Amino acid sequence: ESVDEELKGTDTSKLHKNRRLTFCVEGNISVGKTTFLQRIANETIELRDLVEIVPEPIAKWQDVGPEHFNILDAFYAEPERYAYTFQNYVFVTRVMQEKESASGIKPLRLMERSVFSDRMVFVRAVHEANWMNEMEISIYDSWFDPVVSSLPGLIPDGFIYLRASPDTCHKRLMVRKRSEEGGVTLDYLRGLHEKHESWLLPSKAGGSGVLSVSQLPVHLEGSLPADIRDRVFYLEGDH
Ligand code: DCP
Repeated sequence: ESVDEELKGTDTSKLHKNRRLTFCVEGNISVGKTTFLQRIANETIELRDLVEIVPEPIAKWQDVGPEHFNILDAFYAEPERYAYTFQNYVFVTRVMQEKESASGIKPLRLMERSVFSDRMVFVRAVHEANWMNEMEISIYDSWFDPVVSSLPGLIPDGFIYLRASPDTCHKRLMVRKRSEEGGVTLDYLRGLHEKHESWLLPSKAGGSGVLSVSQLPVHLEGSLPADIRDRVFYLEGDH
């Protein structure tokens, strides 16, 4: 309902009647995206009928092929060797995940993360850490826009940004103890936090609410329709 309220302030004339809305839920590692989505999915029968949840394809990353390779584990164990291979596979599995959910009829689809945070946050972070070299990031960037524009289902109607301090995320990561993530440091989380901030909150005014984001980074201009810029919602999640 509140999403509906918020959309009243934006130009919805381009939204076709009965068209399904897709929002991507973004935020740092272990901020609580899965918990947030599960709460929505289980909150009330009414919501369950309205909202389709598309979780991140992490299970696909932990169990690849008949050999059951764990590419998430391989990435954290040898990031320089596997960062590109992993980000390439993350992209492909998001395409598969989107296709699997494309024929649903529930009016709101909530997806965990997106190819846009993959590119704007993770690919940038692994490049800065020298885990992806110049040639690899250049290859990634050269296929990204043409491939995304041929797959319109990947482009959401807006983003929901779950925002918490890197310290909070680090504490939650310690409690969760996902076996692959032993090497995720507070510093790495700080870098990911900054990249989320400059991507989604380039002109943050303060407090939870709807952002009027007028300056999404230029990199996205080829991939995202201009009117999506007014559709970033954010929630403070330090508590
Ligand atoms: N990951 C990555 N590159 C991407 C996407 C994800 O390296 N393009 C990694 C980061 C995490 C794991 O995959 O180690 C899953 O990340 P998420 O933050 O998306 O999922 P979480 O389960 O940590 O989120 P939450 O705890 O908020 O539910």
